Amino acid sequence: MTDYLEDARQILAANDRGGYTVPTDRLYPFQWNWDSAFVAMGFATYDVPRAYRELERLIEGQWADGMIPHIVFHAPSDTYFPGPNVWRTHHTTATSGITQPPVFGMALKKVHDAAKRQGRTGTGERSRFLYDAALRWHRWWYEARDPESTGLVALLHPWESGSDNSPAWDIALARVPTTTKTEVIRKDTGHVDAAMRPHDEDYRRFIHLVDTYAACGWNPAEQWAAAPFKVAEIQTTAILLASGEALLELAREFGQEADAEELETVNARSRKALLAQWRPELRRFVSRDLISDTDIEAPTQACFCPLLALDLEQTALEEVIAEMNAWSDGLKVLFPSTQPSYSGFEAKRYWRGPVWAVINWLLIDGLQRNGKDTMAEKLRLSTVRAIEANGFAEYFDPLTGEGCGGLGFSWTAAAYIELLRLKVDGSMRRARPELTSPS
Ligand code: 9WN
Repeated sequence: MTDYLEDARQILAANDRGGYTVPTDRLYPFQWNWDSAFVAMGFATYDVPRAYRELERLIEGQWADGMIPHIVFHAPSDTYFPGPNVWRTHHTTATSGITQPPVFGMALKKVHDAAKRQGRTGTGERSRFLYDAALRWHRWWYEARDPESTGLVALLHPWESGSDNSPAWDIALARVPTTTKTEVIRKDTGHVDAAMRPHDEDYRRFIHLVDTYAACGWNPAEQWAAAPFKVAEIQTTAILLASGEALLELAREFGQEADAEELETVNARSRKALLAQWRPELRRFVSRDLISDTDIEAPTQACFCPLLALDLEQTALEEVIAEMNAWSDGLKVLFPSTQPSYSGFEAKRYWRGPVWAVINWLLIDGLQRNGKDTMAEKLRLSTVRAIEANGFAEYFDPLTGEGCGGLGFSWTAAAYIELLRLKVDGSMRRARPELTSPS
């Protein structure tokens, strides 16, 4: 019988490049921000020191202003575009110039709790160091990406969402010119089928944005003023809030009263702002395009991510479940990154339809938080079965279940480890004991 749990651990071991984990070989040969946070949560279930190391290596890329970049280029590789020479940033360890969803705080709390449960000594200092880094990053988010203190943080590049070519950006990204000063030499389509990747035109706009912000010297205020793409985004804000809640618990535990007060204030503001993005007529939440000052109504997975950090009232919750069930109807694998009946849906093209195990992980957390265990279990089983049947692929076609994109993928392995643990544990509660041995 195949030991999928062991396979998942083998993938993480194979993608280890010295204390950090690449998402997959060749296609993504560096350390990615939110990938590493998910991976650290996977490690936390069986190798706490390695989990700490993953987060510590990411922090090597943290900028003086607190921003944690979306890529840390620890070692050179010519199998990825855009590399350090395109980003033109000035950190000691080469990095990109944009950021990614702040799963880090949630991950740190899990790693810290696992260390405590195992009675490990000497981990308090490691947690404190990472807590300080996370807090500085959260401050950066609110200062640089919500200068008017609305409670919703904004993205200046689609890559910052982690959902690069989502239909959510179609209108906002179409305003970004396709002209670039940098030559666009894609490497991704040499690794995987171009039909599963963003279009060339998307890439030209992605790189136009990089050129624009590099010309601002990566100064946050200058970028904010120059940005032709600016989206106050609900998935990122929900993740920031969930991580903010985790940091608040850590602040209290560490006796950091002033930090705790500060976190309570920003968390409350973001909670209120997220709730205001609920649209009962759509039965989902919406992001806001800050350039046109309009709602983004494209139906994507992000519309349900606020569950992660909100305690919804019953009527809204029932609507959310009805909407999620409607999207799931007739699919082989749940949950699609775009509503299947939407004109922009494409079953295999990256964030325009496929199922992503880590998104399911976030949705499951949000459903559990809101007491929706049946839907949570439906997503959990669907994810675990898709991986067992089709491998540890980057993502899955929701219509056929086919594994797409890169293979031997780290965050899919981490998600499998975590989602299997829920079954082993036999409950869908939030606080769960650790699985200590592979058998
Ligand atoms: C750009 C590594 C990353 C993920 C993102 C995913 C993809 C990069 C790319 O791969 O983005 O950051 O080159 O396509 O969209 O979520 O973190 O797995």
